[in-house]
Amino acid sequence: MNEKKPGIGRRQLLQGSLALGLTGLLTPKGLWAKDSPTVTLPFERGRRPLVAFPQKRPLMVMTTRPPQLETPFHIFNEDIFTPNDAFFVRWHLANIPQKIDMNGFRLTIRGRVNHPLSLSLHELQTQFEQVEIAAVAQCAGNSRGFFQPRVPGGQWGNGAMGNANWKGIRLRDLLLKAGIEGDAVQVRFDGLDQPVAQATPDLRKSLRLDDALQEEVLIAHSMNGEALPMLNGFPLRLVAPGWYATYWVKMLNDIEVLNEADQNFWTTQAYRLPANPCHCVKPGEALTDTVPIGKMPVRSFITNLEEGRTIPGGESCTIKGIAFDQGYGIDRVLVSVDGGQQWLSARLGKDYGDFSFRPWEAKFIPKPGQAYALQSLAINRIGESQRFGARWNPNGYLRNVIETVNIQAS
Ligand SMILES: Nc1nc2c(c(=O)[nH]1)N[C@H]1C(S)=C(S)[C@@H](COP(=O)(O)O)O[C@H]1N2
Ligand SMILES: [Mo]
Repeated sequence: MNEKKPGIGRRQLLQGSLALGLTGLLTPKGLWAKDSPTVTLPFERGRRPLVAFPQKRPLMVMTTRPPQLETPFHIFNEDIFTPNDAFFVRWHLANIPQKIDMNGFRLTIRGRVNHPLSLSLHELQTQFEQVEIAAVAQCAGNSRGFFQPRVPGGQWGNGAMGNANWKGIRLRDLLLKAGIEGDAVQVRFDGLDQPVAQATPDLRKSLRLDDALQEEVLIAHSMNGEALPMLNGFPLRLVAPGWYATYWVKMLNDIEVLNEADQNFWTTQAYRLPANPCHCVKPGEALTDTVPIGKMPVRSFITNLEEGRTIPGGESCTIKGIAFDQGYGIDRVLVSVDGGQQWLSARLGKDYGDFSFRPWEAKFIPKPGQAYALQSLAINRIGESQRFGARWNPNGYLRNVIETVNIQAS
C-alpha cells in the first residue's frame, strides 16, 4: 500500500511518450481484494473500497470505468494543498488515452480566430508567460450523497474537491495571440478522452468569451510543482478558478472560438440548474426552466474532528477547518458548538489567494460528559454566507448548507 509511486519527471514530460506500465490507466494497481480496506460514508450505499490507481495512493472508489475516485476527508486536515496522489478523480467517458505521445501532442486553437495555432507543450512552456495560481477544483456533485431526499448520480461524500497550485499559461494570452474575430461569443474546450459508445456525446465545455478572457483562467501543465497526473488531465487542463470543475477540461487538446452559443449536449442538457435565484425546487418537482451551472457558492468544513469523535472534557479543544468560495475570498468564518444557537469568530489562517482553501481555527473548552453539535459558517467578502437549510435540486448540485459534526466530551 505504501509503495512509492514513480513521479513523472520533467525529462519524461518533454520527450517521448508517457506510459504507465502494462497495467494501464484504468486498472487499479495491485489486487482489489475482497478484504481491501474500506471507508463508509454516512449515507445509504456509502461503503467505498480504498484502491490505488496509477500515480495515486489508495482513494475511495466510486466507479472504475470511468474512474471516479474520492479523496478521503482526513487528507484535507493534513495539508491546505491536496497532494496530487490524493486528488479526486472524475471522468465521464471511459475511453481515456492510456499513454500520450508528447512528440505528437499539440494544442490547437481554431474557429473564429485570425491565426489558428497548433502548439507543442514545449512551445507553450517557452513562448508564453508562465503563471501560477492556487485554486479549488470542486465537482458540481460534491456532497451529492447527502441530498435528502436522495438524488441519482455519483454518490459523492465531501471529497470530490481539492486545492492545488496550478501552473501554466493564461488562456487569455493564447486567445490574444490567435486573434479573436469580432463575432466571437464563446470558447469551447475539448480533451483527448472519447465516448466508448457512439451514442454518448464527447465531453466538451464552453465559457463565454468575457469569462474565458479573465486573467486567472489558465491552461495548466503542472499541479503542486509536478506534471499533472494522467488521471487529472496530463499533459494540459483548463483551470477555471471559481467555476465548478466540470469546466476544467482535462487532457485539453482543442480550443474552438465560437460565434454562437454552444449547443452541445454537455452544455444544453447536462449540468443544468433550476432557473431561479436559489437554483432549487421542492423535492420531486421537475425542472422547467434551467440555466447552466456556473461558479461555486461559499462553503466551509471542519477537518480535524469527525462525526462521533470523543474528545477529552475540561480541556481546550481546537476546531480546525477550511473555507472557500468562487474567488471573492473569505471574509469571516463563524463556529458554533451548540448546533447554531451561538456563534464565535474563528481565526483565519494564511491567505493563499482568493481562489484557494483558507484555513481557519477556533477553540472551546468542552464540559465533561456533554455532547456538542459543531458547525462552521463561512462568509465571503461580498457578504454571501452558507445556507442555513439545505436546498434541493434533482441533479444534486450546489450543496453549501452549514454542515454539522456531532462529538462527545469524555
Ligand atoms: N476531458 C475531460 N475533462 C473533464 C471531465 C471529463 O470527463 N473529461 N470531467 C470534468 C468534471 S465533471 C470534473 S468534476 C473534473 C474532475 O477533475 P479531476 O479528475 O482532476 O479531479 O474534471 C472535468 N474535466
Ligand atoms: Mo464534476
